[in-house]
Amino acid sequence: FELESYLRKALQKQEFYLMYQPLIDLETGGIFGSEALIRWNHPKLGLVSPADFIPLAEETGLIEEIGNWVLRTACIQNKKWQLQGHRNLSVSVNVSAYQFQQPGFIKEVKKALNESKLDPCYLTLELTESTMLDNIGYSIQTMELLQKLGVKVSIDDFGTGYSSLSYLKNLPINTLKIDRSFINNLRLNTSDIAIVKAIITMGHGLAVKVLAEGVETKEQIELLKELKCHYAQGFYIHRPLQIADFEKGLEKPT
Ligand code: G
Ligand code: G
Ligand code: MN
Ligand code: NA
Repeated sequence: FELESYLRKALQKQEFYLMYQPLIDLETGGIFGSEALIRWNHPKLGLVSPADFIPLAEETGLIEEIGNWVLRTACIQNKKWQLQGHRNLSVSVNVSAYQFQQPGFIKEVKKALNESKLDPCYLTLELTESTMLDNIGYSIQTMELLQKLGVKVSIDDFGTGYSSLSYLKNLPINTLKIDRSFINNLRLNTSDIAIVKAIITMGHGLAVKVLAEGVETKEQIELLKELKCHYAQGFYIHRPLQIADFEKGLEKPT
């Protein structure tokens, strides 16, 4: 199929780039990092959403090469920002199940860190619950190796998968990212607020940071502050930004 043959050539033709969505600390309001998000601009197809091509990249195994490119590019960019004075800035990279399960995955992470000279503690890998639960023993082992390297791990889209709370206790993770479906409709007196509150409380109890994704209103951000959620991300705060716009955001006090 056409899309697949285009995808095969996209790396070589330099059709991919990354956008960076700011992550903020709700206590200070400041940007502490970003989530790197891949974009594909094809000369004929135009912008193709990762929601459409990532699954294809997974099916065809192309995700390995694409994922390694994302990892390397995000680390290099983040190191550049640190050298510009934003010393404690971190970057989060989405890792797909196929990529995570490759035997060479840890080696690729080390390679990206070596090449960029980024201190591992400023790299976070985002895994979904289903990625981790695919093979729980192997996942825990790999996550422990990452922790040993000093790399951070977060659970993406938390609350939508099937991870039982007993797993959570054993998973070496640093951050829970509450799925945006719980945040999008977050208002006082809704059942979502009970769920979000419970996740935040659990995070505090497990000494894990909690980040709320998909913050789209002022009301939501105020509520999250009241609930003592650590971090937030969403269109109300900042959309995914091009490099130059992200830099403007870094300069602006919030
Ligand atoms: O950025 P956007 O909302 O269009 O992303 C759609 C989906 O694609 C999200 O689920 C997001 O996690 C995923 N995605 C974005 N960038 C990457 C990437 O670099 N690697 C992987 N594996 N998934 C990504
Ligand atoms: O699955 P993951 O959480 O990695 O998806 C990240 C994607 O979520 C990004 O590509 C971004 O475009 C999208 N996103 C970020 N903030 C918001 C938001 O406030 N609302 C919605 N609907 N999507 C968002
Ligand atoms: Mn993510
Ligand atoms: Na997410």
